[in-house]
Amino acid sequence: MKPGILSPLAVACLMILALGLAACGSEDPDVIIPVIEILAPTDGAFLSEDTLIEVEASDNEILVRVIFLIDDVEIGEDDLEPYEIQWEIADWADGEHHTVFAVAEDEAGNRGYSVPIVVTVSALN
Ligand SMILES: [Ca+2]
Repeated sequence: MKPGILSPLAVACLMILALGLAACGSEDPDVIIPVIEILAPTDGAFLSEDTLIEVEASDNEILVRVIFLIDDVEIGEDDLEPYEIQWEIADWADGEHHTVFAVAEDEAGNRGYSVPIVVTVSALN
């Protein structure tokens, strides 16, 4: 091989590298937030035992997790469908209203918020 001349293999490698960089540079970031809805319990429900909170969530790309909150306190998260969590109500069983909502997060860190629902929690006597 003559000095100063790239082999066909080296040229091919450089072209692949250049194409790869161009592809990375032109990729649009994901700015579409996930959609999320609470399926259960229902708004206005009266709860007297531990309750499964069920959520439907979707995204244009990949969801990484759903976070569950009661009165803005995070009680846990789920990263697999179906998105749900068992809510142990003991600490909220005071006969008062409590707000349940959930947050879906995608790979780009976009967060979608469910419409909150309000339930009344009372311990079973
Ligand atoms: Ca997204």
